[in-house]
Amino acid sequence: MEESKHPCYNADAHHKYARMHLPVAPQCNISCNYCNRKFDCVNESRPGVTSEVLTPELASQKFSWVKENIENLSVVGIAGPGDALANWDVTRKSIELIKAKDNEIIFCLSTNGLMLPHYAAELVELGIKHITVTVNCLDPKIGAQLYKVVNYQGQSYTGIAAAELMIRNQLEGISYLVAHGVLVKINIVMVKGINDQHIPEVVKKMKELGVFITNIMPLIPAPGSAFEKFPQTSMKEINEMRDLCQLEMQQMRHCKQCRADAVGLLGNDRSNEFRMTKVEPEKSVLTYQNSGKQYKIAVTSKHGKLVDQHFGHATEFIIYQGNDKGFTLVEKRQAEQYCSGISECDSDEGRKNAAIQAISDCDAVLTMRIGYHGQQRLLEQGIVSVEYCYTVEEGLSYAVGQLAMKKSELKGRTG
Ligand code: CLF
Ligand code: SF4
Repeated sequence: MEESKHPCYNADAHHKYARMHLPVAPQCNISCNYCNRKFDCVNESRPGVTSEVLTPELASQKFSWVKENIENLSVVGIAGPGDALANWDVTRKSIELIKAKDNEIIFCLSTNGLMLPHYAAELVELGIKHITVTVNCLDPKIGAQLYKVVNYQGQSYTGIAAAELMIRNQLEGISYLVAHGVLVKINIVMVKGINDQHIPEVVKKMKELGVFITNIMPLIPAPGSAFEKFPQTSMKEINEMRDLCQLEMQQMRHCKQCRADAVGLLGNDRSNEFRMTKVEPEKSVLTYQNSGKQYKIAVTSKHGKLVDQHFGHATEFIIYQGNDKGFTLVEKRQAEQYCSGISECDSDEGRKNAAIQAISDCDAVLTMRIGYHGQQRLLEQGIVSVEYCYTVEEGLSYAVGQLAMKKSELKGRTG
């Protein structure tokens, strides 16, 4: 059973199986009163969290990176930072690219449900078996207090009309998904004084529709949102509501309100270790403009697209030549591995020298990580180390700026 390996659908699995979210979906098609769109979608995440945004290609590369490094990765989810179905093309492309690499991984997706009637059939065809829909109410009068605007098929709706549309599309979509074997989880954001008394009715309806589990979540007022002054729903109130609703159907109690780029076990987010955007691209572009000088730069990269390899683990250097206007790939050079693990690091002079000799004519090495001693050894040869963690293209731009700065520093020191 797939849900037995899904950490959100099975409480017993959440200490063992990891999930990763791919932050490929930045847009949203509605405006919830508890949302501030500077942050991740509050229907799944804690407010105040901002995730990076990736293209499907980068998302696929990130998946390979995480899979290599995280044991028991069982789920790839798309949970924003906006709405997965408001960005359907990139959401679908990301899933397709990863499916082509790994047919075992479980895909999961979270949505406000507005576009479900349009995409539910495609979701089923793609083989997605786990979908979360946020359903906060069944009563449009309550919904009118929760949704500020709903943008649908080129028109903007507000008030009761907006809420009616949301509820209709959510119910239609959920029914379709359940009928086609999808395990549907329902998130409900509990807002005191607005939908709290109504939640048992929502849960009852969800049970009738055949959903798998409901997840009652606290409102954590997001700064800058219409509800910013609302009281936060306490965990005591949430648990009392869960206890009440448990009589009707299974309740999720281990939700962590994850970020849209969360990685790892639910209780141990490792997203910081797997950032594709260590340096903001705009900043790197600014730093290198107008330098003009030609540089030769050795890059460590697993597949040639990302700067995603430790200097010590590189068996090959990709040599680029160019300047602030652009770079050309010149050649690939094989090198003995500089070190083959922490215990052997700094112990094999021959291999270290081979790596350094392989790039002795370069101005810089562009790498994900390099140790202090490695940096010093390279510097003795006049090679600057530039650490970076994004695309090779952006990294080269960034390296030009760093080179201009570091070379002038070096000149100042020596001359
Ligand atoms: Fe992500 Fe959500 Fe899938 Fe889980 S999270 S899309 S169902 S893989 Fe899980 Fe995180 Fe709670 Fe979501 S703990 S916020 S319920
Ligand atoms: Fe914000 Fe609501 Fe859209 Fe989520 S669904 S991003 S909470 S407006």
